[in-house]
Amino acid sequence: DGKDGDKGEIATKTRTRVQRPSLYKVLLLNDDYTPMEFVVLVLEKFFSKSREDATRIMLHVHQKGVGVCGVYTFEVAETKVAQVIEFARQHQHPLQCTMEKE
Ligand code: TYC
Repeated sequence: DGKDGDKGEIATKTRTRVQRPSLYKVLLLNDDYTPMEFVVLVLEKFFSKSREDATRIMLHVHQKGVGVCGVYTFEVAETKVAQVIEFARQHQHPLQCTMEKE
């Protein structure tokens, strides 16, 4: 077929394995005190969500107890968790955020 130059060579293909990084879900946890509007702000500010998506995620967390804000590589996820916890602390809200391997 011409692939081997038709010289009787054995055609070989080496499939290089792509290194896919492990991914981590960043989770927001419900509590009784953090204002809904603050949670929406957090989702907009740190997770680049639209007001509509942020509101949907916030209500999901409010009703189910936990929800996914986004999925990131380890260091990005770690940074988001730290940013959310520090921002909540600065505003004296008990909002908690964590991460788990996907
Ligand atoms: N449960 C909170 C309230 O009723 C709102 C809330 C939503 C808090 C999501 C945290 O991750 C959270 N004010």
